[in-house]
Amino acid sequence: QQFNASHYLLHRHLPAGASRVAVRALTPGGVRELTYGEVAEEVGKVASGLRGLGVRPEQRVLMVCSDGVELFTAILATMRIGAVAVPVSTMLRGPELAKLVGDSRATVLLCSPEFGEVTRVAVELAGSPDLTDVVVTSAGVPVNDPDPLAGYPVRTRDWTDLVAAGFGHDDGQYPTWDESPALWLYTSGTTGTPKAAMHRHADIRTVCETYGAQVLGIRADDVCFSVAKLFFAYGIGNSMFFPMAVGASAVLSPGRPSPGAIAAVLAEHPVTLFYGSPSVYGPLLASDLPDDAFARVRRGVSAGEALPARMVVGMRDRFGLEVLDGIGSTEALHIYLSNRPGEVAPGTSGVPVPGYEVEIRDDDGTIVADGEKGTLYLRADSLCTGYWCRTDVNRRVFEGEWMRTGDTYVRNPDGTYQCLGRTDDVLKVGGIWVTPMEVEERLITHPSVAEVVVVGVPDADGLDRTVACVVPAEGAVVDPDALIAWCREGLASFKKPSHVLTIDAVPRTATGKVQRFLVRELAAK
Ligand code: 3SK
Repeated sequence: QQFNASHYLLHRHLPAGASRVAVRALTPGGVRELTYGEVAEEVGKVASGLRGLGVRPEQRVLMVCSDGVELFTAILATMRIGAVAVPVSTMLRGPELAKLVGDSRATVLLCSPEFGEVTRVAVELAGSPDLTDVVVTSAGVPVNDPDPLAGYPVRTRDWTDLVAAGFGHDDGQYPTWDESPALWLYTSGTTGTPKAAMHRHADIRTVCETYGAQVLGIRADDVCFSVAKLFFAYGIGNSMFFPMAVGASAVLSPGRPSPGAIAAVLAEHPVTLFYGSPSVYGPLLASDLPDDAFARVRRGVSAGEALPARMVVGMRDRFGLEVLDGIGSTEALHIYLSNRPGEVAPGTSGVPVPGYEVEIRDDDGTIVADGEKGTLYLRADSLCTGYWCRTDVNRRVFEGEWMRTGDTYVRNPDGTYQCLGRTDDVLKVGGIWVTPMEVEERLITHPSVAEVVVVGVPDADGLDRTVACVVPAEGAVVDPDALIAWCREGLASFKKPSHVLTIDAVPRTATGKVQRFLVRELAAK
Protein backbone atom coordinates (compact mmCIF):
# COMPACT_ATOMS: atom_id res chain seq x y z
CA GLN A 1 0.00 0.00 0.00
CA GLN A 2 1.71 3.21 -1.15
CA PHE A 3 1.56 5.85 1.58
CA ASN A 4 3.84 8.66 2.68
CA ALA A 5 3.26 10.29 6.08
CA SER A 6 4.86 13.56 4.96
CA HIS A 7 2.39 13.78 2.07
CA TYR A 8 -0.50 12.84 4.37
CA LEU A 9 0.41 15.65 6.78
CA LEU A 10 1.30 18.32 4.28
CA HIS A 11 0.69 18.00 0.58
CA ARG A 12 -2.86 16.75 0.71
CA HIS A 13 -3.84 20.17 2.18
CA LEU A 14 -2.47 21.85 -0.93
CA PRO A 15 -3.26 23.90 -2.84
CA ALA A 16 -6.55 24.68 -1.07
CA GLY A 17 -5.02 25.15 2.40
CA ALA A 18 -1.79 26.79 1.24
CA SER A 19 -2.46 30.09 3.02
CA ARG A 20 -3.41 28.54 6.38
CA VAL A 21 -0.85 29.00 9.15
CA ALA A 22 0.90 25.72 9.99
CA VAL A 23 3.63 26.80 12.40
CA ARG A 24 4.37 29.77 14.64
CA ALA A 25 7.95 29.24 15.78
CA LEU A 26 9.16 31.41 18.65
CA THR A 27 12.75 32.55 18.09
CA PRO A 28 14.95 35.06 19.93
CA GLY A 29 14.28 37.46 17.03
CA GLY A 30 10.47 37.15 17.17
CA VAL A 31 7.80 34.82 15.82
CA ARG A 32 8.49 32.99 12.54
CA GLU A 33 5.13 32.12 11.02
CA LEU A 34 4.86 29.68 8.10
CA THR A 35 1.78 28.76 6.12
CA TYR A 36 1.19 25.26 4.78
CA GLY A 37 2.35 26.50 1.38
CA GLU A 38 5.58 27.88 2.86
CA VAL A 39 6.23 24.72 4.87
CA ALA A 40 5.77 22.67 1.68
CA GLU A 41 8.26 24.87 -0.18
CA GLU A 42 10.82 24.59 2.63
CA VAL A 43 10.30 20.82 2.94
CA GLY A 44 10.88 20.45 -0.81
CA LYS A 45 14.20 22.31 -0.54
CA VAL A 46 15.41 20.36 2.48
CA ALA A 47 14.34 17.05 0.88
CA SER A 48 16.36 17.87 -2.23
CA GLY A 49 19.28 18.98 -0.05
CA LEU A 50 19.31 15.67 1.83
CA ARG A 51 19.20 13.81 -1.48
CA GLY A 52 22.06 16.00 -2.67
CA LEU A 53 24.10 14.89 0.35
CA GLY A 54 23.50 11.33 -0.77
CA VAL A 55 20.79 10.28 1.71
CA ARG A 56 19.02 7.17 0.36
CA PRO A 57 15.61 5.72 1.34
CA GLU A 58 15.67 3.97 4.71
CA GLN A 59 18.91 5.60 5.79
CA ARG A 60 18.73 7.51 9.07
CA VAL A 61 18.99 11.27 9.56
CA LEU A 62 19.74 12.10 13.19
CA MET A 63 18.51 15.47 14.49
CA VAL A 64 19.69 17.24 17.66
CA CYS A 65 17.69 20.41 17.24
CA SER A 66 15.65 22.89 19.25
CA ASP A 67 12.00 23.12 18.32
CA GLY A 68 11.76 25.42 15.32
CA VAL A 69 11.18 25.60 11.59
CA GLU A 70 14.39 23.71 10.73
CA LEU A 71 13.57 20.65 12.84
CA PHE A 72 9.93 20.69 11.75
CA THR A 73 10.75 20.81 8.05
CA ALA A 74 13.69 18.39 8.34
CA ILE A 75 11.47 15.67 9.85
CA LEU A 76 8.90 16.06 7.05
CA ALA A 77 11.62 16.27 4.38
CA THR A 78 13.34 13.11 5.62
CA MET A 79 10.10 11.13 5.52
CA ARG A 80 9.30 12.60 2.09
CA ILE A 81 12.42 11.04 0.55
CA GLY A 82 11.76 7.68 2.24
CA ALA A 83 14.58 8.12 4.75
CA VAL A 84 14.09 7.75 8.51
CA ALA A 85 13.84 10.80 10.78
CA VAL A 86 15.54 10.30 14.15
CA PRO A 87 14.95 13.38 16.32
CA VAL A 88 16.79 12.89 19.61
CA SER A 89 16.81 14.59 22.97
CA THR A 90 18.50 17.96 23.20
CA MET A 91 19.36 17.18 26.81
CA LEU A 92 21.94 14.54 25.94
CA ARG A 93 25.60 15.07 26.74
CA GLY A 94 28.34 14.25 24.16
CA PRO A 95 29.02 10.62 25.21
CA GLU A 96 25.28 9.84 25.36
CA LEU A 97 24.75 11.30 21.90
CA ALA A 98 27.77 9.40 20.58
CA LYS A 99 26.01 6.13 21.45
CA LEU A 100 23.00 7.13 19.33
CA VAL A 101 25.19 8.24 16.42
CA GLY A 102 26.81 4.81 16.43
CA ASP A 103 23.67 2.79 17.18
CA SER A 104 21.50 4.47 14.53
CA ARG A 105 24.19 4.27 11.82
CA ALA A 106 22.93 7.68 10.69
CA THR A 107 24.54 9.07 7.56
CA VAL A 108 23.63 12.71 8.22
CA LEU A 109 23.34 14.56 11.51
CA LEU A 110 21.52 17.88 11.83
CA CYS A 111 22.14 20.05 14.88
CA SER A 112 21.15 23.51 16.05
CA PRO A 113 24.15 25.76 16.72
CA GLU A 114 23.57 25.68 20.48
CA PHE A 115 24.30 21.92 20.41
CA GLY A 116 27.37 22.34 18.18
CA GLU A 117 29.85 21.48 20.90
CA VAL A 118 27.91 18.48 22.22
CA THR A 119 27.57 17.22 18.65
CA ARG A 120 31.25 17.73 17.91
CA VAL A 121 32.22 15.66 20.96
CA ALA A 122 29.68 12.99 20.00
CA VAL A 123 30.86 12.71 16.40
CA GLU A 124 34.47 12.49 17.56
CA LEU A 125 33.67 9.80 20.14
CA ALA A 126 31.35 7.81 17.88
CA GLY A 127 33.90 7.54 15.07
CA SER A 128 31.03 6.22 12.97
CA PRO A 129 31.98 4.89 9.52
CA ASP A 130 28.47 5.68 8.26
CA LEU A 131 28.25 9.38 9.10
CA THR A 132 29.20 11.55 6.11
CA ASP A 133 27.80 15.00 6.96
CA VAL A 134 26.93 17.26 9.87
CA VAL A 135 24.60 20.14 9.07
CA VAL A 136 24.48 22.96 11.61
CA THR A 137 21.15 24.72 11.26
CA SER A 138 21.24 28.48 11.23
CA ALA A 139 18.39 29.17 13.63
CA GLY A 140 18.00 28.66 17.35
CA VAL A 141 19.45 30.37 20.37
CA PRO A 142 22.57 32.38 19.43
CA VAL A 143 25.84 30.89 20.64
CA ASN A 144 29.22 32.35 21.31
CA ASP A 145 30.90 29.82 19.08
CA PRO A 146 32.75 31.88 16.45
CA ASP A 147 32.69 29.07 13.89
CA PRO A 148 30.11 26.40 14.58
CA LEU A 149 31.27 24.44 11.54
CA ALA A 150 34.91 24.03 12.57
CA GLY A 151 36.52 20.99 14.13
CA TYR A 152 34.28 18.11 13.05
CA PRO A 153 35.94 14.96 11.74
CA VAL A 154 33.35 14.79 8.90
CA ARG A 155 32.06 17.25 6.26
CA THR A 156 30.12 20.14 7.83
CA ARG A 157 27.68 22.53 6.28
CA ASP A 158 25.17 25.12 7.29
CA TRP A 159 21.53 25.34 6.25
CA THR A 160 22.30 27.36 3.13
CA ASP A 161 24.82 24.74 1.99
CA LEU A 162 22.25 22.02 2.59
CA VAL A 163 19.68 23.77 0.43
CA ALA A 164 22.35 24.48 -2.22
CA ALA A 165 23.26 20.78 -2.26
CA GLY A 166 19.73 20.09 -3.42
CA PHE A 167 19.93 21.76 -6.84
CA GLY A 168 19.21 19.13 -9.47
CA HIS A 169 17.89 16.65 -6.88
CA ASP A 170 14.23 17.65 -6.74
CA ASP A 171 12.80 14.18 -7.37
CA GLY A 172 9.56 14.70 -5.44
CA GLN A 173 8.19 12.22 -3.00
CA TYR A 174 9.60 8.69 -2.69
CA PRO A 175 6.95 5.95 -3.14
CA THR A 176 7.03 4.64 0.42
CA TRP A 177 4.50 2.07 1.66
CA ASP A 178 2.38 1.87 4.81
CA GLU A 179 5.08 -0.46 6.07
CA SER A 180 8.12 1.65 5.20
CA PRO A 181 10.16 2.92 8.15
CA ALA A 182 9.52 6.64 8.81
CA LEU A 183 10.54 7.59 12.32
CA TRP A 184 12.76 6.21 15.04
CA LEU A 185 12.37 7.51 18.57
CA TYR A 186 14.90 6.61 21.23
CA THR A 187 13.48 5.62 24.58
CA SER A 188 15.45 4.75 27.66
CA GLY A 189 12.42 3.81 29.72
CA THR A 190 13.39 3.21 33.30
CA THR A 191 16.17 0.77 32.53
CA GLY A 192 18.70 3.33 31.39
CA THR A 193 19.91 2.01 28.01
CA PRO A 194 18.36 3.88 25.07
CA LYS A 195 16.79 1.85 22.28
CA ALA A 196 15.20 3.05 19.05
CA ALA A 197 11.48 2.27 18.69
CA MET A 198 10.95 1.93 14.92
CA HIS A 199 7.75 3.41 13.50
CA ARG A 200 6.24 2.95 10.04
CA HIS A 201 4.57 5.63 7.90
CA ALA A 202 1.17 4.07 8.66
CA ASP A 203 1.63 4.47 12.44
CA ILE A 204 1.48 8.24 12.02
CA ARG A 205 -1.88 8.03 10.22
CA THR A 206 -3.17 5.65 12.89
CA VAL A 207 -2.53 8.00 15.83
CA CYS A 208 -4.10 10.91 13.92
CA GLU A 209 -7.24 8.94 13.10
CA THR A 210 -7.61 7.47 16.61
CA TYR A 211 -6.45 9.66 19.50
CA GLY A 212 -6.21 12.87 17.46
CA ALA A 213 -9.62 12.70 15.81
CA GLN A 214 -11.67 10.59 18.22
CA VAL A 215 -10.42 11.63 21.69
CA LEU A 216 -8.79 15.02 21.31
CA GLY A 217 -11.35 16.04 18.71
CA ILE A 218 -8.85 18.35 17.03
CA ARG A 219 -10.27 20.82 14.47
CA ALA A 220 -8.81 22.94 11.67
CA ASP A 221 -9.24 26.12 13.73
CA ASP A 222 -7.21 24.78 16.70
CA VAL A 223 -3.92 26.29 17.79
CA CYS A 224 -1.79 23.72 19.65
CA PHE A 225 0.88 24.33 22.26
CA SER A 226 2.85 21.44 23.75
CA VAL A 227 5.41 21.73 26.50
CA ALA A 228 6.85 18.40 25.32
CA LYS A 229 9.27 19.07 22.47
CA LEU A 230 9.22 17.52 19.00
CA PHE A 231 11.83 14.88 19.83
CA PHE A 232 9.39 13.21 22.26
CA ALA A 233 6.69 10.92 20.88
CA TYR A 234 4.22 12.94 22.94
CA GLY A 235 5.53 16.24 21.51
CA ILE A 236 5.68 15.28 17.82
CA GLY A 237 2.10 14.02 17.95
CA ASN A 238 0.91 17.15 19.75
CA SER A 239 2.71 19.72 17.61
CA MET A 240 3.02 18.05 14.21
CA PHE A 241 0.87 14.97 13.56
CA PHE A 242 -2.45 16.02 15.08
CA PRO A 243 -2.56 19.65 13.91
CA MET A 244 -1.25 18.91 10.43
CA ALA A 245 -3.64 16.01 9.91
CA VAL A 246 -6.53 18.50 10.07
CA GLY A 247 -4.88 21.69 8.76
CA ALA A 248 -4.55 23.31 12.21
CA SER A 249 -1.49 25.14 13.57
CA ALA A 250 1.10 24.72 16.31
CA VAL A 251 3.16 27.12 18.39
CA LEU A 252 6.75 25.86 18.72
CA SER A 253 8.72 27.17 21.66
CA PRO A 254 12.36 26.14 22.16
CA GLY A 255 12.50 27.38 25.76
CA ARG A 256 11.89 25.78 29.15
CA PRO A 257 8.21 25.56 30.10
CA SER A 258 8.17 27.54 33.36
CA PRO A 259 4.73 28.81 34.44
CA GLY A 260 5.77 32.34 33.39
CA ALA A 261 6.90 31.20 29.93
CA ILE A 262 3.69 29.22 29.43
CA ALA A 263 1.60 32.21 30.47
CA ALA A 264 3.49 34.41 28.00
CA VAL A 265 2.74 32.02 25.12
CA LEU A 266 -0.93 31.81 26.12
CA ALA A 267 -1.16 35.60 26.29
CA GLU A 268 0.44 36.16 22.88
CA HIS A 269 -1.07 33.29 20.88
CA PRO A 270 -4.67 32.10 20.66
CA VAL A 271 -3.87 28.61 21.97
CA THR A 272 -6.89 26.31 22.14
CA LEU A 273 -5.24 22.93 22.92
CA PHE A 274 -2.61 22.76 25.67
CA TYR A 275 -0.54 19.63 26.27
CA GLY A 276 1.35 19.28 29.55
CA SER A 277 2.41 16.69 32.10
CA PRO A 278 2.27 16.42 35.90
CA SER A 279 5.66 18.13 36.16
CA VAL A 280 4.10 21.18 34.47
CA TYR A 281 0.61 21.16 36.00
CA GLY A 282 2.12 20.99 39.54
CA PRO A 283 4.16 24.23 39.17
CA LEU A 284 1.27 25.91 37.30
CA LEU A 285 -0.99 25.27 40.29
CA ALA A 286 1.69 26.44 42.73
CA SER A 287 2.26 29.65 40.72
CA ASP A 288 0.55 32.99 41.10
CA LEU A 289 -0.66 33.08 37.48
CA PRO A 290 -4.02 34.83 37.09
CA ASP A 291 -7.00 32.49 37.14
CA ASP A 292 -7.92 33.48 33.57
CA ALA A 293 -4.51 32.45 32.13
CA PHE A 294 -6.14 29.52 30.27
CA ALA A 295 -9.31 31.39 29.28
CA ARG A 296 -8.81 30.76 25.52
CA VAL A 297 -7.76 27.10 25.91
CA ARG A 298 -10.65 24.75 25.21
CA ARG A 299 -8.93 21.52 26.29
CA GLY A 300 -5.87 20.38 28.24
CA VAL A 301 -4.05 17.07 27.94
CA SER A 302 -1.65 15.35 30.30
CA ALA A 303 0.62 12.34 29.78
CA GLY A 304 4.03 11.06 30.80
CA GLU A 305 2.97 9.99 34.27
CA ALA A 306 -0.37 9.57 36.01
CA LEU A 307 -1.76 13.01 36.81
CA PRO A 308 -2.65 13.17 40.51
CA ALA A 309 -6.38 13.73 41.08
CA ARG A 310 -5.67 16.95 42.99
CA MET A 311 -4.09 18.44 39.84
CA VAL A 312 -7.03 17.46 37.61
CA VAL A 313 -9.41 19.09 40.09
CA GLY A 314 -7.08 22.05 40.70
CA MET A 315 -6.75 22.88 36.99
CA ARG A 316 -10.52 22.65 36.58
CA ASP A 317 -11.45 24.67 39.67
CA ARG A 318 -8.78 27.34 39.45
CA PHE A 319 -8.19 27.78 35.72
CA GLY A 320 -11.45 26.36 34.35
CA LEU A 321 -9.42 23.88 32.25
CA GLU A 322 -10.58 20.33 31.73
CA VAL A 323 -7.44 18.19 31.50
CA LEU A 324 -7.68 14.81 29.78
CA ASP A 325 -5.13 12.61 31.52
CA GLY A 326 -3.88 9.68 29.49
CA ILE A 327 -1.02 7.27 29.17
CA GLY A 328 0.94 6.58 26.06
CA SER A 329 4.33 5.29 25.15
CA THR A 330 7.05 5.84 22.62
CA GLU A 331 6.40 2.28 21.42
CA ALA A 332 2.70 3.03 20.77
CA LEU A 333 3.67 6.44 19.31
CA HIS A 334 1.04 8.25 21.37
CA ILE A 335 -1.70 7.96 23.99
CA TYR A 336 -3.66 4.69 24.18
CA LEU A 337 -5.64 5.07 27.42
CA SER A 338 -7.32 8.40 28.00
CA ASN A 339 -10.03 10.28 29.78
CA ARG A 340 -12.75 11.64 27.46
CA PRO A 341 -14.04 15.19 27.18
CA GLY A 342 -16.94 15.65 29.61
CA GLU A 343 -16.25 12.29 31.29
CA VAL A 344 -13.06 12.90 33.24
CA ALA A 345 -12.47 10.55 36.17
CA PRO A 346 -9.73 12.29 38.20
CA GLY A 347 -6.86 10.05 39.27
CA THR A 348 -7.43 7.54 36.44
CA SER A 349 -6.06 7.12 32.91
CA GLY A 350 -9.61 6.81 31.57
CA VAL A 351 -10.51 4.12 29.04
CA PRO A 352 -8.88 2.68 25.89
CA VAL A 353 -8.59 4.96 22.89
CA PRO A 354 -10.70 3.59 19.98
CA GLY A 355 -8.63 1.04 18.06
CA TYR A 356 -6.46 0.18 21.08
CA GLU A 357 -6.96 -2.95 23.18
CA VAL A 358 -5.59 -3.45 26.66
CA GLU A 359 -5.54 -6.40 29.03
CA ILE A 360 -4.42 -6.62 32.63
CA ARG A 361 -2.68 -9.94 33.24
CA ASP A 362 -1.22 -11.64 36.30
CA ASP A 363 2.23 -13.23 36.40
CA ASP A 364 0.88 -16.40 34.75
CA GLY A 365 -0.58 -14.44 31.87
CA THR A 366 -4.19 -14.85 33.05
CA ILE A 367 -6.47 -11.83 32.65
CA VAL A 368 -7.36 -10.53 36.12
CA ALA A 369 -10.83 -9.54 37.36
CA ASP A 370 -11.86 -5.90 37.78
CA GLY A 371 -10.38 -4.48 40.99
CA GLU A 372 -7.34 -6.74 40.82
CA LYS A 373 -3.99 -5.45 39.79
CA GLY A 374 -1.71 -6.85 37.13
CA THR A 375 0.56 -5.90 34.27
CA LEU A 376 -0.92 -3.86 31.44
CA TYR A 377 -0.65 -5.36 27.95
CA LEU A 378 -1.41 -3.42 24.79
CA ARG A 379 -2.46 -4.38 21.24
CA ALA A 380 -2.43 -1.56 18.70
CA ASP A 381 -1.88 -0.84 15.03
CA SER A 382 0.52 1.99 15.88
CA LEU A 383 2.88 -0.23 17.89
CA CYS A 384 6.45 0.06 16.68
CA THR A 385 7.85 -2.82 14.69
CA GLY A 386 10.39 -3.34 17.47
CA TYR A 387 13.59 -1.87 18.85
CA TRP A 388 16.48 -1.51 16.41
CA CYS A 389 19.08 -4.22 16.94
CA ARG A 390 17.80 -5.24 20.40
CA THR A 391 16.69 -8.83 19.99
CA ASP A 392 16.94 -9.54 23.72
CA VAL A 393 14.58 -6.73 24.71
CA ASN A 394 12.26 -7.36 21.74
CA ARG A 395 11.77 -10.95 22.84
CA ARG A 396 10.93 -9.84 26.37
CA VAL A 397 8.62 -6.93 25.51
CA PHE A 398 6.70 -7.98 22.39
CA GLU A 399 4.60 -11.14 22.62
CA GLY A 400 2.95 -11.75 19.25
CA GLU A 401 0.60 -8.82 18.62
CA TRP A 402 0.82 -7.72 22.25
CA MET A 403 3.25 -5.51 24.08
CA ARG A 404 4.01 -5.92 27.77
CA THR A 405 4.00 -2.31 28.94
CA GLY A 406 5.58 -2.97 32.33
CA ASP A 407 2.97 -0.76 34.03
CA THR A 408 0.86 -2.08 36.87
CA TYR A 409 -2.82 -1.25 36.39
CA VAL A 410 -6.21 -2.00 37.86
CA ARG A 411 -9.56 -1.70 36.08
CA ASN A 412 -12.14 -0.01 38.29
CA PRO A 413 -15.76 -1.17 38.43
CA ASP A 414 -16.76 1.83 36.27
CA GLY A 415 -14.44 0.62 33.48
CA THR A 416 -11.73 3.25 34.00
CA TYR A 417 -8.12 2.16 34.28
CA GLN A 418 -5.90 3.27 37.13
CA CYS A 419 -2.13 3.31 37.14
CA LEU A 420 -0.44 1.83 40.21
CA GLY A 421 3.12 2.44 39.01
CA ARG A 422 5.63 0.31 37.17
CA THR A 423 5.27 -3.42 37.55
CA ASP A 424 8.79 -3.74 38.81
CA ASP A 425 8.36 -0.91 41.30
CA VAL A 426 5.71 -2.56 43.41
CA LEU A 427 7.25 -3.48 46.74
CA LYS A 428 6.69 -6.31 49.13
CA VAL A 429 7.15 -5.03 52.65
CA GLY A 430 6.68 -7.44 55.53
CA GLY A 431 5.07 -9.82 53.04
CA ILE A 432 2.48 -7.30 51.88
CA TRP A 433 2.47 -5.52 48.50
CA VAL A 434 2.99 -1.77 48.74
CA THR A 435 2.46 0.46 45.73
CA PRO A 436 4.92 3.36 45.86
CA MET A 437 2.44 5.67 44.13
CA GLU A 438 -0.05 5.35 46.95
CA VAL A 439 2.57 6.41 49.52
CA GLU A 440 3.73 9.21 47.20
CA GLU A 441 0.18 10.49 46.85
CA ARG A 442 -0.10 10.76 50.63
CA LEU A 443 3.28 12.45 51.09
CA ILE A 444 2.76 15.02 48.32
CA THR A 445 -0.18 16.45 50.26
CA HIS A 446 2.20 17.47 53.10
CA PRO A 447 3.10 21.17 52.88
CA SER A 448 6.85 20.55 53.27
CA VAL A 449 6.98 18.29 50.19
CA ALA A 450 7.46 19.58 46.62
CA GLU A 451 8.20 16.21 44.97
CA VAL A 452 8.58 12.70 46.28
CA VAL A 453 9.60 9.30 44.97
CA VAL A 454 9.17 6.18 47.06
CA VAL A 455 11.43 3.23 46.35
CA GLY A 456 12.30 -0.08 47.92
CA VAL A 457 15.83 -0.56 49.16
CA PRO A 458 16.90 -3.98 50.36
CA ASP A 459 18.17 -4.18 53.93
CA ALA A 460 20.94 -6.44 55.17
CA ASP A 461 18.56 -9.41 54.88
CA GLY A 462 17.61 -8.56 51.33
CA LEU A 463 14.13 -7.47 52.44
CA ASP A 464 12.66 -4.29 50.98
CA ARG A 465 12.58 -1.19 53.17
CA THR A 466 10.41 1.66 51.94
CA VAL A 467 12.40 4.85 51.47
CA ALA A 468 10.76 8.18 50.62
CA CYS A 469 13.09 10.52 48.74
CA VAL A 470 11.75 14.02 49.18
CA VAL A 471 12.47 17.30 47.42
CA PRO A 472 11.48 19.98 49.97
CA ALA A 473 8.98 22.68 49.09
CA GLU A 474 10.54 26.13 48.68
CA GLY A 475 11.70 27.42 52.08
CA ALA A 476 10.59 24.24 53.88
CA VAL A 477 12.67 21.87 55.96
CA VAL A 478 11.82 18.18 55.78
CA ASP A 479 11.19 16.52 59.14
CA PRO A 480 11.34 12.73 58.61
CA ASP A 481 9.41 11.91 61.80
CA ALA A 482 6.63 14.32 60.87
CA LEU A 483 6.32 12.77 57.39
CA ILE A 484 6.24 9.23 58.74
CA ALA A 485 3.53 10.30 61.19
CA TRP A 486 1.64 11.96 58.30
CA CYS A 487 1.68 8.64 56.42
CA ARG A 488 0.60 6.71 59.48
CA GLU A 489 -2.37 9.08 59.83
CA GLY A 490 -3.52 8.66 56.23
CA LEU A 491 -2.44 5.14 55.25
CA ALA A 492 -2.37 1.64 56.64
CA SER A 493 0.61 1.50 58.96
CA PHE A 494 2.59 -1.01 56.85
CA LYS A 495 2.68 1.51 54.02
CA LYS A 496 4.57 4.19 55.92
CA PRO A 497 8.17 4.69 54.80
CA SER A 498 10.84 3.41 57.14
CA HIS A 499 13.19 6.20 56.05
CA VAL A 500 12.85 9.68 54.62
CA LEU A 501 15.72 11.12 52.63
CA THR A 502 16.00 14.71 51.42
CA ILE A 503 17.18 15.05 47.78
CA ASP A 504 17.80 18.12 45.58
CA ALA A 505 15.92 16.98 42.48
CA VAL A 506 14.14 13.95 41.10
CA PRO A 507 16.18 12.32 38.29
CA ARG A 508 14.05 11.98 35.16
CA THR A 509 14.43 10.54 31.67
CA ALA A 510 14.32 12.78 28.61
CA THR A 511 10.58 12.08 28.41
CA GLY A 512 10.05 13.24 31.98
CA LYS A 513 9.68 9.80 33.56
CA VAL A 514 11.17 9.28 36.98
CA GLN A 515 14.34 7.19 36.79
CA ARG A 516 13.57 4.98 39.75
CA PHE A 517 16.76 3.00 39.36
CA LEU A 518 18.72 6.22 39.98
CA VAL A 519 16.53 7.17 42.95
CA ARG A 520 17.13 3.66 44.31
CA GLU A 521 20.87 4.24 44.01
CA LEU A 522 20.54 7.52 45.92
CA ALA A 523 18.43 5.86 48.59
CA ALA A 524 20.84 2.94 48.98
CA LYS A 525 23.82 5.20 49.82
O1 3SK B 1 4.49 8.82 28.52
C1 3SK B 1 3.45 8.97 27.89
O2 3SK B 1 2.36 8.95 28.48
C2 3SK B 1 3.48 9.22 26.40
C3 3SK B 1 2.38 9.76 25.81
C4 3SK B 1 2.34 9.96 24.45
C5 3SK B 1 3.40 9.65 23.68
C6 3SK B 1 4.53 9.13 24.26
C7 3SK B 1 4.58 8.91 25.62
C8 3SK B 1 5.85 8.33 26.20
